[in-house]
Amino acid sequence: SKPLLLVLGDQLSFSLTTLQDAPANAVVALCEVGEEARYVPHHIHKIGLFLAAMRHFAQALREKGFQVHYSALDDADNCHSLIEEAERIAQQYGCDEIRVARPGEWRLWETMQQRENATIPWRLLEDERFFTTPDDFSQWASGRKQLRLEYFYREQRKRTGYLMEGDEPVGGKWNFDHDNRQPIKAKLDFPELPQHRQDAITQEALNDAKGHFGDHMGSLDNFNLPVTRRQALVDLHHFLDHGLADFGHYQDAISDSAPYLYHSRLSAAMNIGLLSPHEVCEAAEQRYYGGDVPINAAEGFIRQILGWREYVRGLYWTQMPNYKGANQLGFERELPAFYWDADTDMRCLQRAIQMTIDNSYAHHIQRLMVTGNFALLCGVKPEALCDWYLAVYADASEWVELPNTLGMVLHADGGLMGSKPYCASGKYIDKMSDHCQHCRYSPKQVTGPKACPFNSLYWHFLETNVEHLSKNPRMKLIYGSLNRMANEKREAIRQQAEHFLDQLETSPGYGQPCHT
Ligand code: FAD
Ligand code: DLZ
Ligand code: SF4
Repeated sequence: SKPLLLVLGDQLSFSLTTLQDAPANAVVALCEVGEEARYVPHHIHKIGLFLAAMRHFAQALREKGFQVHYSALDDADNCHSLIEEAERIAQQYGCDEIRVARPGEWRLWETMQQRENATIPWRLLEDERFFTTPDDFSQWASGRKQLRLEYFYREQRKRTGYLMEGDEPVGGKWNFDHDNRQPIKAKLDFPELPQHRQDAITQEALNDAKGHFGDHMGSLDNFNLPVTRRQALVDLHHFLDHGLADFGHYQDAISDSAPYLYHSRLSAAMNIGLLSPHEVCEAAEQRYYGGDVPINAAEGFIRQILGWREYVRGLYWTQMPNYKGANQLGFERELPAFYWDADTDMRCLQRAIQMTIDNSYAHHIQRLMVTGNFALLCGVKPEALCDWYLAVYADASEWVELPNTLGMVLHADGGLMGSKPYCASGKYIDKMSDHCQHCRYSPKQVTGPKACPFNSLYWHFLETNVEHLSKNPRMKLIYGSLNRMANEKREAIRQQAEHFLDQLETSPGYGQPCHT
């Protein structure tokens, strides 16, 4: 037998199952295809990242002695679809099967599965680059009424032994979040990211991205994502030396000027395979044992990767394909048009979206509590919001984007992922950030021309979703406040919110604002 080993754009690791068991006659294929860059209008940095990283990895494979077929965007015979291109190449080389590790998105998985009995059959292998497989998650989930991160995470700590003393968590607690909610402070000094050199391969890849997809969001002039394992390791060590110690304390803070704060910006490198989650967690653990960083930092960081990242992946693979259609709160609004160009006078949104346009990155609290929270309060339909998050972030792949957007942000899965929606008023953003002092609105006002729109939208959201949310024990207190509000005040807030929503311009897709 002679297999074609298809390596997808987010599988750039030598530890990939497909490569581990490669017979000597195997042909390894990497395929640049137009369809993957266009099924949502990806940010230009994301496309540049995939092209540059795939080309570098193909070179590394050749240096290790693999026989590699690389389909470039400009190849005359390129089919521009992953499935068709793999089948074409398999035929060309006389291969009798196509092996691939589980892709990052259901749409590909489904098509590949349907072709398990095709003329050249597809063989799907498990992607072993995670701490858990979908089967492990499924076993953990079976028989549980609620799938809470905290319990999943504790089990992963016990399984891996990370930050454990026997059966007990180091420091006596599983979770130090209590110490991790400090707001932004004026004097903070955030580390600058390392600047990566662009060799000929990277430059050519970026030129091709620009040539083909120059009309997508963003500009490549400031492209600085790691595109090789070596560059990713530079970023990892830089974070361990300069970011990790303060990661915990300011994990939830939002800055008007700094995009990264003490976050690692390692998600894209991990998601495409340049770094393994194991080595990242182990390095953070070592910094704790070496006395370089406090427990709240090491634990908080490891929880994001060993906990959240594995947990959302498990949810995705065990809940799909129905998960994608979930819309428990019945949201129907299109995406506000300013999500594509940051043209809004709401400062927090303007900054989060502008940083996204500039860097193809926003940190978790910007995604969750600024752009996410606003979409939740306005009732943006899941499909439109999910497509946006999938398009604009360099780290976006559906297995991780979808549960975060649909479950965590929009509460569309009926509380499977979060016991309550992360809805918040302007008060929360004012507490955690320094945006409001630069804004034309006031977070202290609920009605009137200067009132922060988040405030009236917050009450309006509670009112319009009362049926689904008021019985939730964690929402009891806030519905109590709403119910005690004088009718006149309630009416004024309702009008303020409805007026705001009426004049909100929405967009059915990138670059096509629909003037309603
Ligand atoms: P850090 O803050 O330094 O965290 C360390 C690592 O932990 C990250 O690199 C990431 O691998 C992991 N992590 C942290 N939070 C999460 C989480 N909630 N889910 C999964 N992993 C997590 N992350 C993606 O990798 N791809 C996405 O497409 C994506 N979409 C998101 C959409 C929404 C609406 C929200 C609210 C979050 C999304 N996240 C996504 C999770 C998180 O925001 C990013 O992983 C994080 O901001 C990446 O920046 P960082 O590497 O600096 O993270
Ligand atoms: C995001 C992306 C882009 C822009 N281009 C490619 C590509 O040309 N070839 C490829 O194999 N993958 C690409 N990707 C990532 C895919 O969209 C997809 O999410 C993963 O391959 C699934 O594992
Ligand atoms: Fe955002 Fe409201 Fe603060 Fe303006 S006042 S920055 S809109 S939270």
